[in-house]
Amino acid sequence: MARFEGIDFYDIDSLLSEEERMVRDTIRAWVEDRLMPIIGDAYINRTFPRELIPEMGELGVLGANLPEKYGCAGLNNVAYGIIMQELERGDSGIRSFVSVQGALVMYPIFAFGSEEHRTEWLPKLATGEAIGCFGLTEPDYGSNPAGMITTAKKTDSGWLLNGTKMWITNGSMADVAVVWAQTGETGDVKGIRGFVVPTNTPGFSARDQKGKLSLLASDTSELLMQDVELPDSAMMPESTVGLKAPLMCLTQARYGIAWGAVGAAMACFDEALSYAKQRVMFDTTIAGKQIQQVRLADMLTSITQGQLLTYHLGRKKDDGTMTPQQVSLAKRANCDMATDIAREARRLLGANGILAEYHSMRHMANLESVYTYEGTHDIHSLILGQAVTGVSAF
Ligand code: TGC
Ligand code: FAD
Repeated sequence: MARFEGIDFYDIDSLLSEEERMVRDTIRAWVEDRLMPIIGDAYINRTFPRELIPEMGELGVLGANLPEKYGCAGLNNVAYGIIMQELERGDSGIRSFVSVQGALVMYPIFAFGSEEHRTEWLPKLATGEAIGCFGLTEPDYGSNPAGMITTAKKTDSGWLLNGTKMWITNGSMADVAVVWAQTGETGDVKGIRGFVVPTNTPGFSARDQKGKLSLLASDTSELLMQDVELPDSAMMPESTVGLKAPLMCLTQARYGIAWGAVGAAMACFDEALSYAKQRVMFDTTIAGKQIQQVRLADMLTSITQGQLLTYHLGRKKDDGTMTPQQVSLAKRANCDMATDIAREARRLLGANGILAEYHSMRHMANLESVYTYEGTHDIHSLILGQAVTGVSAF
């Protein structure tokens, strides 16, 4: 099979530094050599390829934009975004694993944890020796986490955690969970705090989410917490009380998702283009049919727009001028774009398009989750609506 070149119609490559290009080439080759040969089977067998975790640790993709002091790669945010793009070119489930580990577990421990939390967990999470998960969503509080009912009650010796978290990526594999809970500290519903919870603490358990039809090569679980006793030190001391800290984590993860979705779209375009060039119907390749050329031209245009969006967003994140609303725009636009492209690519492939041997339908099914998690498309519409009108319509 030909090696993946990656569509780059506006030569964004020329805007990258040598280090950023090297990161891109390294991760691209790893995805090609190590992930692509096994992902179709992993998907069909509904298993996350755990054997790849140490390799991802060695590649430095876990918490890649966090400081070297804690065993991380210390890359800039464009390089970090490129990693997400290249991983999701392989599979959204692999990128999800890396997003959650880096943006939703290592980032909050780094930004809001104590120095003990950082030194205990970050080096192990960076190598993949430890796995993390992030528990915000609850069965009745998805888009509106402010209403969460998981509680952390203050006791003489620490905290008592009770509640259920739902749809938690890496949940059953995790050694440590970052859990958000109501402490009632401020007397209102927004007394939310974050806790670093080793998953072997008595009373803590995880249960696989059964029956998924999307993101099959990913661990999605429910977290059950029944009288989980935690020491005082489990609370992340640097976080403000309320939703701001978890929302700051979501900004990090949504940023990576905006890049990742472009990777999935690039993979589908590549597959559609190469298929169109070799599939002969009515005596010529379908690449020579006007309808398929329009389809490919539409895909090319949308991907190029998505690439420019993430590239510029990445430079803004690196110079400290990126806003959460700009991240919402990119997450919303690129997930929408990628879901459309995956569907169009699958259609171009005809019947072959429904086989796991090809990749577009797997991406198409995965992207339904990506469109929904980290703030649904609708929620990002409302964030943008509020940004331009000044009126909240949630
Ligand atoms: P609101 O009153 O608007 O905000 C509270 C405070 O937070 C600030 N803020 C943010 N800060 C950083 N980044 C953001 N994105 C922020 N959004 C808001 C805000 O300025 C305010 O600060 P302050 O100083 O005034 O207190 O909060 P709200 O309760 O009204 O919520 C607004 C809403 C609906 C946008 C928010 O709840 C939301 O984003 N809901 C969507 C929920 C969501 O995205 N859940 C994701 C769960 S994790 C996940 O899906 C992982 S999938 C991972 C994978 O597998 O890859
Ligand atoms: P709901 O909030 O019930 O939304 C249902 C519908 O109503 C949607 O169409 C939504 O857009 C719409 N809607 C909601 N509010 C409004 C409104 N105000 N106006 C108009 N329409 C509205 N969460 C974690 O905490 N950690 C994880 O690791 C994690 N991983 C996930 C992995 C997968 C595979 C999936 C699918 C989800 C994951 N999630 C995780 C949860 C995810 O963040 C939520 O599913 C998401 O935030 C949406 O919540 P919900 O499913 O409860 O939908």
